[in-house]
Amino acid sequence: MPDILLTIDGLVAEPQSWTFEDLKALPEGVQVSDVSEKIPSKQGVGLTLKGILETVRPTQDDYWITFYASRDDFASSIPADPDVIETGIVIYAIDGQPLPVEQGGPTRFMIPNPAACRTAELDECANVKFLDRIEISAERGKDTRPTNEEEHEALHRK
Ligand SMILES: Nc1nc2c(c(=O)[nH]1)N[C@H]1C(S)=C(S)[C@@H](COP(=O)(O)O)O[C@H]1N2
Ligand SMILES: [Mo]
Repeated sequence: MPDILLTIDGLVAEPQSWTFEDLKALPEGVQVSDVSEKIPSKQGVGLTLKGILETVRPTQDDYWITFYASRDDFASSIPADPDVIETGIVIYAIDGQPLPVEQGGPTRFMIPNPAACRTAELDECANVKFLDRIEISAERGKDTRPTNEEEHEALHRK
């Protein structure tokens, strides 16, 4: 069976586990064919967070979105604010191939113009690399983002 790149579960009507082929086959309206147009520092093909959410259909209006990276056991949990939903992108391909781990694959969450790390809920630390699961929940989910500058520096040294 082909590898699952991204699973979305929790409080949703249609949980999903997507392979690379599944991601490519999602409707055009969900695809971001050139991520650099939205986020100049990043290349590749992505999906809009909005499109992903419309596909899985959260079962309530207010919820938390938790992004998990099992590779390094990293997670960030953010409230489902309109701003994040409108601008968030999950990058999954580059040059027609799955996103390599060097670029944060299997998938990489990105919000344009995040605040500097540890200055806000939506900071650069929320741009989860090695993303393989998104969970929708009523309360804040797992969040391993650094809580002080020491922890943050340690992350950057890895
Ligand atoms: N899985 C995972 N995602 C992560 C991190 C991490 O350590 N693990 N570090 C975060 C931090 S602190 C920053 S500043 C950005 C760095 O992204 P970049 O490597 O693309 O510059 O990734 C964020 N996402
Ligand atoms: Mo960071």
